[in-house]
Parts: sequence; structure tokens; C-alpha cells
Amino acid sequence: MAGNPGRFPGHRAAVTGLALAFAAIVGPARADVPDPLPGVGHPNFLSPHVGPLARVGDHLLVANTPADTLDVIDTATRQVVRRIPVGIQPVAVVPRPDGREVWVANHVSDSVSVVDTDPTSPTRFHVVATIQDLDPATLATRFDEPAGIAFADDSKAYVALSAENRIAVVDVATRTVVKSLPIRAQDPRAIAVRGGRLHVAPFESHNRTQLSGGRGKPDGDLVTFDAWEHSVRHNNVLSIGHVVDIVKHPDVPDRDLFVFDTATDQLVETIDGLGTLLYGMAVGPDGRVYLAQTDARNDANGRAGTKKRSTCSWAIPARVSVATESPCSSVRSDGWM
Ligand SMILES: [Ca+2]
Ligand SMILES: [Ca+2]
Repeated sequence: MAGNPGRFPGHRAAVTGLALAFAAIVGPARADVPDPLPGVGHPNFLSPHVGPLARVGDHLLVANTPADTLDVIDTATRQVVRRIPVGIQPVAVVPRPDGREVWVANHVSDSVSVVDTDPTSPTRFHVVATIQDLDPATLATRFDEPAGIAFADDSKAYVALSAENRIAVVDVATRTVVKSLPIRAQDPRAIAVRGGRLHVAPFESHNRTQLSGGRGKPDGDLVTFDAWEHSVRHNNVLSIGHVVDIVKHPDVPDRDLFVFDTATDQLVETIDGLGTLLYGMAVGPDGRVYLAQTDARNDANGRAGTKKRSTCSWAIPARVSVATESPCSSVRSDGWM
């Protein structure tokens, strides 16, 4: 693709970051593969990826996010053999366990495109259904910004509704949302099913820190300035002129991994302390959960204000955390830069 920029006019930038990584090993699209949406795309408006690649049989399916297509690469010839129009800004591509369908989360369209991948089907590599969930009274979406997708089995799927802080439970046969699971954290994106467990990672999981602003008289500990007086009444966005610490506050959440039972859809465990911004997740056959994340170390500055300590730079290491469930619910977490 990158080696043949004139093939798809208007789509020179229509290659995802991950697809760029494949440019060296994937050849140009065949001359008989038309651009399905000439002139359409969003090269400067990118939604976050949550597993944009899936292999089904001899094909690799790639979310071409700025072009609004699912691109099909023949793994033997390394050529793009089909470009399937889906919704706006596809971010996740997940095969149904039986391999006969691939579901694509369209982050801006607020929908999931169901693509037929059955080799015996006349509609192979076509969108055969679109899943969404609209309020019948207002026609407003209840399926806002879908991100990660995971299948419990061939009949039940989960879709992370990142802007709703919920997980939609979808009946595969009817393509309808039958219920939703609330997530008490911000922006659930990466999800995975393994061993009868649904694992959910919120992107903004927090790390229990905040600036030492609060309401009322400062206590010199968790509150060193009146945040309402400063930021609301006087409309100073930054806390200039005030003594500011970074404090660990017991009321600030830190929720990293939510684990549900796929048979009952009941929450069985919530695990904290794994990281701050949680990007991608994989679960091994032994139940270990691998989280790609950046761990905000803003708390390293700590009492830089009231104790007049030097201000450290805010190191944000990129890490992979490993969490292991045990019968007594203890969790091991390892990370490395
Ligand atoms: Ca939306
Ligand atoms: Ca966290």
C-alpha cells in the first residue's frame, strides 16, 4: 500500500499505523481491487485501536481506520484482495469463535459491522448485518463509541461501549443488545474472554492521585488550597500562586481490571494497582492477563509544595503488567519498561 500511493487516490494517508508496520511485508493491492469509497475517509481523525487485526483462515483482516474499510490481505500472496466498506472509524476486528463471521467495531458510527467470512457463503467478505442500539423515543444511540469486542461463545458477544462505561451483551442470532454490564471506571476499551471469564480494562483507570485542592478550609494534608475558590470563583485554570501537592486520596478510584463470569454475567472481581492508562490486553491459557499500559508516576512529585521538595519530572513508563487470579483472589503484578 505504502509502496503504491497512487493506487487509491484520496487514500494516500488511509493506512493505519499498524497497517504501516505491515507495509514492508504486504505487497500493493491488486490492480483489480477497487477503492470502494473513493474520496471518503478521515485521515486526520483517528479513533483508538483495540485489536485492529484478525486472522481468519488464509486471510488477515485489518481495520483501515481512516478509510472506513476492512481490508482483506491474502497471507500467501501478501496482497490486499478486498476492501470492505464498514462504518466510520473501525477500531476492532474480532472473529466469532467458529470463524464464520468477523465483527468490526465502528467507533464513530456507534455500530458493529458483521462481515461474513464463511468460505462457502455467496456473501463472503460482505457486511451482512449492522448492530446498533437506539433509544426508540429519541433515536439517540445507546451504543456510544464501541471499542473492544469479545465472544463468550458463538451465541453471545460482548461489546465495550467506551463512552457509556458499559459492556453491551449482544445476542448473536438476533443481533440485538439484550442487556448491559456497568463498569465503574472511565472508558472501557480492551476486553477479552478466556476460561469462562470476561476481562474488562478501562482506558482511564486512574491511580488514586489528585491535586491537593478541595472545598473549604485547607487541612494542610489532602487539601492545601480551596479549589472552588480558586478554579471556579476566580476562574484560574491552573493553580498558580497556591501551594500544590500531588496526593494519594482515598476517595479517588483506581480500578484496573473487571472480571465477569460469562455464564451469569456477574462481576466476580475488581483488581487495582496495575497501571494508569490501559491500552491492550491478552489473556493466556493459564489465566494470566497481560495489559499494555502506561503507568502515570505523577505521585512521584508528592509533597513538592508543602514540603518544598524539588519537582521531579513525571516519568510515564510504558509497561506490560501481568495479573494472575488465585483462589484467594491475590494478584501478582509485574511490570517492566
Ligand atoms: Ca457517538
Ligand atoms: Ca489504575
